Amino acid sequence: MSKLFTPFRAGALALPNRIVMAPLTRNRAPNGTPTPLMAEYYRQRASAGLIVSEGTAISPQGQGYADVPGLYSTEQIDGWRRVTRAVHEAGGRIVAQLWHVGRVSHVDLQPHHALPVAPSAVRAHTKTVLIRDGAPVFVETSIPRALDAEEIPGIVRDYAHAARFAIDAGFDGVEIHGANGYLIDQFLKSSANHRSDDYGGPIPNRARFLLEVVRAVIEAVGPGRTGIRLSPVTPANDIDEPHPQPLFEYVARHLGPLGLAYIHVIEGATGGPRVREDRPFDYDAMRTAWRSHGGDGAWMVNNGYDRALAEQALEHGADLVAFGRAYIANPDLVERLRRGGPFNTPDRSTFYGGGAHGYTDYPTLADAGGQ
Ligand code: 8OZ
Repeated sequence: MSKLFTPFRAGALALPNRIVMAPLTRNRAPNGTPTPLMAEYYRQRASAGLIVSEGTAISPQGQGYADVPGLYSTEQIDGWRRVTRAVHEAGGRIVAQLWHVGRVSHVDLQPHHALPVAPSAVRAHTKTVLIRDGAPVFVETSIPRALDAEEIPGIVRDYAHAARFAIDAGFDGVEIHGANGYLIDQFLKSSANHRSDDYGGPIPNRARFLLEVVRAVIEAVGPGRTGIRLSPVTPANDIDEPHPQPLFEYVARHLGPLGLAYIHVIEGATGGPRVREDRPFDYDAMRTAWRSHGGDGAWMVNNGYDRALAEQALEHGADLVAFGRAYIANPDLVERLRRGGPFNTPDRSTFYGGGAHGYTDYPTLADAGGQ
């Protein structure tokens, strides 16, 4: 009997199935403002147990890519309201992913062409996307400047404000983006954090920023509406931590008592191999650390899942499974998983930027006459 299609309660979120639409950057929000086309895209995917929105900047400084949405202006909140209404009218649930990119940005994307900010002035050898003449252009990220400790409380407040705006915009909750080499992950991992103050060095210091953000967001919208995404061993965006196990077990132990709706873990290299030979990691030990310290929300897993692997995970301690690329191409993924396929193939050339093509024009089984 498949658990994938059974209901689950994650904090305040009552989900009809265990299938989650993972956050997916699509670069279709000019000026950071969600469009009616985005409302249509999310509405099409409302049969997911839960939709996690694409990464959404908490502030202008948190922007790192062309045409990704934000959650800090009235226009953006109004745009998101259309999205959440469309999803709810179609019977779905959606949380906003709260994102500050830190050093993964470019001066052309920053207010007044300022330098991007980071724990330390260490450049990420990775690319970001600008859109020029309607086409995506990949460019090296800019060298960041190190944040003054006095600036950190303001950024923590930006997360809390964005969380409140998310609820105003009709979201069912928020997911803090703590993964993939962005600001929170930059504080966590020693390749990007060379600080010698209270936010750098020993594990409790590197985890301080994350825990401050989580507490502030929980205070703003409640623990039952707050989740967090983590990626213990991903090399995404040039991030690295030689000793991820004690770091993430520390984080899990300290998140335990806070009552989060869920922890969302990317296993292995984001969008790549699920196991990194040079960075072994025991996810069960991390989950046990969370559970043994009061963590009673959902354990959500992600990265390269298909139905068989998802069923296996649900039998071995996972509560929810997030699907990324499959959701780009299959708006009715729940139904397709139920039937064992077939699945549309995602078209990489339309992932980032563009319009309806490769976005809202993937057919459902019903469109294809399979009903
Ligand atoms: C792909 C392209 C740009 C950003 C992430 C928000 O990796 C992203 C992202 C993914 O978390």
